[in-house]
Amino acid sequence: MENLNKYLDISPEVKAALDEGRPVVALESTILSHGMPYPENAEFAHNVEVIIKEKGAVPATTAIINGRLKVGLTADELNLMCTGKDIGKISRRDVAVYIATGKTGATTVATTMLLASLAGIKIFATGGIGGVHRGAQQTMDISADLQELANTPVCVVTAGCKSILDIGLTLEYLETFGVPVLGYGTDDFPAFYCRKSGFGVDYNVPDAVTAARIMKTKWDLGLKGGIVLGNPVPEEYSLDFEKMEGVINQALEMAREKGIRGKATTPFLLAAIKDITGGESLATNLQLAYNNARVASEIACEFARLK
Ligand code: PSU
Ligand code: MN
Repeated sequence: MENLNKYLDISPEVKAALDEGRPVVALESTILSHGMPYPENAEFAHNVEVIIKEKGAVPATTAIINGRLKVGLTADELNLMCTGKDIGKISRRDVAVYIATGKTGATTVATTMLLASLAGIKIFATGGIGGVHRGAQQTMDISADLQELANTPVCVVTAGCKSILDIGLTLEYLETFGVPVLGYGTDDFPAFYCRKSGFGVDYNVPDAVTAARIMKTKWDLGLKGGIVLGNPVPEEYSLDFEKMEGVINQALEMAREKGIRGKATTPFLLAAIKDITGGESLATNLQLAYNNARVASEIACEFARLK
């Protein structure tokens, strides 16, 4: 780790907050570059940082830019993530290649956890995590996000996962790797657009201070790995489960017909869902991600207060 500074740039605002033990919330950039269209992504990138600051925390979006690990982006760097051509999608396996060859790319949940952890940030707000894809029994398509959750000590606040994935198998996988799956005021793991997936969480966490205590306790004990905190989309923005199942099945069929595979799968499905629902899903996506940023900020503030 003594060579870390050779590769890592922490923005002055984030560095000051970390040095002073103030709350910081990490944010990913794949949601900007590959999860949302322009200009909504740019609007989101701005608004989400405002929300975190209003809650008394410091936002830290992560990326790799010209081969540098970045924690905390400037407005220009955020804009690059939203508008740049040829912005890669960086998973854990890509990190060394991107640094060594000076490339630029967006960080997924897995790599955002990794960068957050290198910088000393304990909590991260996203939209939805990756997981075990439907049909993984044949394709072995399991997001690297799950292995990162197994190994890297960051709490990820998520609206659950989309049912483009096999939610039941995703939860089984997390159990096998010892990752606590908590619900924020819910017994049911959320299904991204919908408040309930039909699968239970391990524990219903009633408030931010309890979430912070669970985080601290897990890492005090030296238990490796992260925590999933499922935070349901606010009621007024949730979409009908049956309708979204239909949309998702249509998107999966399109992916099959086009032979979409590997790392292109998730971005393809996200874009197809948005096209089929005519933007309705995008509005929900924005709102659930704002809500995750709010909750993550509250937990970051409680975490910073714990001794
Ligand atoms: N799911 C979403 N929105 C997203 C992603 C997933 O609803 O933007 C992004 C996240 O960055 C996540 C990544 O980490 O896709 C997972 O990709 P893959 O399935 O290729 O691991
Ligand atoms: Mn995959």
